[in-house]
Amino acid sequence: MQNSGIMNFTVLTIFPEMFDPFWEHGIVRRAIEQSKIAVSAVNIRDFAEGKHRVTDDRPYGGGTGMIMKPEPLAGAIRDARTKTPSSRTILMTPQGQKLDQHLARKLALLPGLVLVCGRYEGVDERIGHDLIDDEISIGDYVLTGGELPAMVLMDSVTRLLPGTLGGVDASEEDSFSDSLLEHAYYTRPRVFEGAEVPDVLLSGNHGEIEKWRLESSLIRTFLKRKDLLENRRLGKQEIEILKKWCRDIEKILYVQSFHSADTLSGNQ
Ligand code: 4FV
Repeated sequence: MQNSGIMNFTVLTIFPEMFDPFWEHGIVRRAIEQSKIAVSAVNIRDFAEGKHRVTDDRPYGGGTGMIMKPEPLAGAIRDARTKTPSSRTILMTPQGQKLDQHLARKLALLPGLVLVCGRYEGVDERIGHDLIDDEISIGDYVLTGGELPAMVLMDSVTRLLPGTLGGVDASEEDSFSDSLLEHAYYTRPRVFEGAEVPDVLLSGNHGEIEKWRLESSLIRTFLKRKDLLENRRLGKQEIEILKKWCRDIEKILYVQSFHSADTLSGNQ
């Protein structure tokens, strides 16, 4: 089901002001202006008790660093879920499912997301019991907060919403859209510091251009992300291209066999 309505993003954070510059630029800004997405940043501190509105405390059992307290978080999550009941609540954490293009596409079908941004060493475990639907990680490294991961997720999802990338569905040509890396791109000038644009791209022959772009995607994926090729069902045209490479390599090896014979016979 394509997400034809407006998608709602609510971020829960102790630094809501971090999101303003993110929402004021580029494709995300236009998506807000085009009412493709609605965004709001909620300050978790607004749900903290006491005059100091404390949102963190020392870990039980000792240890360094502080932990995000459960009460302010629970208050903020319940408030957001009341305002957007159809949203899924996601905790950004290194412990989560790894964000990739496939997951981003699934998230883009949802009506809304509440993104919980932790700070300090992490959040109290009890928040996860019944207030968090999913945990998502942007990568196996530790950040100082969940705000940047929330922005990464919102950026990767927003550009997949119909019409946000200008073309009807420009994201179909994405890297990983069919788990191949994107082909090489060229733009003017035709010659840059002596390097020319491949002739086929100037030929106007769209069949040949498509073939060249597929081969460019395949070779880049082969050289940079062989794992993507190994777990991928190759199409007929792709198999033809890889077989052509094999034949080319066989030819080179065949010729090499003569060179080695020469060296052996000493007539360089
Ligand atoms: C993170 C990640 C991440 C952990 C402790 C915030 C930090 C701090 N989130 N993908 N990698 N979060 O490092 O999503 O509270």
